[in-house]
Amino acid sequence: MSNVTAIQVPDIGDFDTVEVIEILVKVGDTVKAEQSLITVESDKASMEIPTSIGGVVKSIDVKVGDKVKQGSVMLHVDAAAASAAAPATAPTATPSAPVSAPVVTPAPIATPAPVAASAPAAPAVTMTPAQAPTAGKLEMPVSTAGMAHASPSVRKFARELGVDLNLVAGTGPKQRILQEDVQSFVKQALAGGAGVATNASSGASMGGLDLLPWPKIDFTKFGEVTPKPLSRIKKISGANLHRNWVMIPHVTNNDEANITELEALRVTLNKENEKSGVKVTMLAFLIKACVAALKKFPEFNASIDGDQLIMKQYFHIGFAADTPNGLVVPVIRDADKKGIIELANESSELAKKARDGKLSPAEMQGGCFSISSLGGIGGTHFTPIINAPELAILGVSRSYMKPVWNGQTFVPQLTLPLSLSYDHRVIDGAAAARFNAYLGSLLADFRRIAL
Ligand code: CAO
Repeated sequence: MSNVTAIQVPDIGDFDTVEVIEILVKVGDTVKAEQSLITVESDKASMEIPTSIGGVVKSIDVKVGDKVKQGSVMLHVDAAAASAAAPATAPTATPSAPVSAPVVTPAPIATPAPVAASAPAAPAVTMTPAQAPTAGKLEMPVSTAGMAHASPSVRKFARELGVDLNLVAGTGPKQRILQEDVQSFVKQALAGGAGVATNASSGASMGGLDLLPWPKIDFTKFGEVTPKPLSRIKKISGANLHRNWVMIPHVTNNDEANITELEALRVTLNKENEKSGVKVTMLAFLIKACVAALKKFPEFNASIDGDQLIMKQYFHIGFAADTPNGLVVPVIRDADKKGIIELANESSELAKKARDGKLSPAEMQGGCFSISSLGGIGGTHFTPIINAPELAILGVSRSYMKPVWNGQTFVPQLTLPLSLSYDHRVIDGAAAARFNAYLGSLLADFRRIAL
């Protein structure tokens, strides 16, 4: 026995007519109560219209492009033909014209929460913009500012794949994004190797960054090229640098230190020790000064572990070493227990080992704080990337002679640029400024280290 019911468009609020942009079922489909049947769109937003009764779709009475309004018959459903799809609530049937079947308008729609692009599972009615309908009628949302042009089902599909629709080009009418557009976007992204599937809920996407796929360019179109594989070190350090740069909220505090006297001392010491072959380096002084600053500001000598800080009672200092194969960071252990000469010798030995590719993994582990010195090369200031799980890194640039006014005249001052990058989740800007200023004061008068 058949029980064919005409399903009508319900009250759609302030809109007289809306356009059918998608038909989500086909004749013969078994639908359940609350399942979406069609997607309609005003000039401002789109929404899905569900059925309030379950059954088998007997006919579809609208087509894409039709203008419909409240009361328009969308389709006919035979409730008796699908016992499995029994109505969730009794339909409120009213006599109807087009066919000799009862007409049902969808039952009042539960107010769904606004759905953001990254929100989880879609409710029966999926609103695209951030405006919910009032209970009892479907209300078209009024603003789509900043929203991609796509139907709720396409939005749901994109959410499931973790795709940011703002990055997808639509090929439908009025640049509407179709399901095929999302599929081809994902295919393209996978082919390009970029991490586009960034569903935050998967936890695998580092916070749901909806990044553009990496550009895939045929460079030979523009000239002759030679492919060169990345070195093993570059691949490893690159992946680490990338993670650290993306995951840590970096801020860099730039300051300067007066190293006029320190450099004079260093030159004197090296002259005195010329015959011994021992070279006192600026890096050794920097390591010593950083240890003193870490002692004074212990939160810099820590790592984040969940919701607690691991405060370290040891002082292992890493330094970036430039090698033909890429950047490595050897670590000087217990730098607090070593003198300047010992630090200079050890850092030189580790730097040589690094250049020769002979550092052991143990010699690159356990660091508390790192120094990246580009002073011997050049530059003014830069932004060093924190070497996680450390919380800060000191970048040192080339020293230069600066004229400083002493109240009566300008005097030359050898000035060392200091760039302190810190993890702002733990270290406040004021603390970083204090750390850097303290470091500067130690370098300006190294006797302070003994205090
Ligand atoms: N300003 C001016 N000159 C400086 C200086 C500074 N801040 N620091 C060092 N120098 C000078 C030294 O006086 C020395 O000059 P002389 O040869 O005339 O004596 C020369 O630069 C080399 O110095 P050094 O032998 O003391 O070496 P270093 O301490 O500068 O560097 C090391 C050692 C391992 C840090 C370095 O070889 C290196 O690899 N630096 C690059 C680090 C890097 O790549 N950082 C970037 C990481 S992010 O990509």
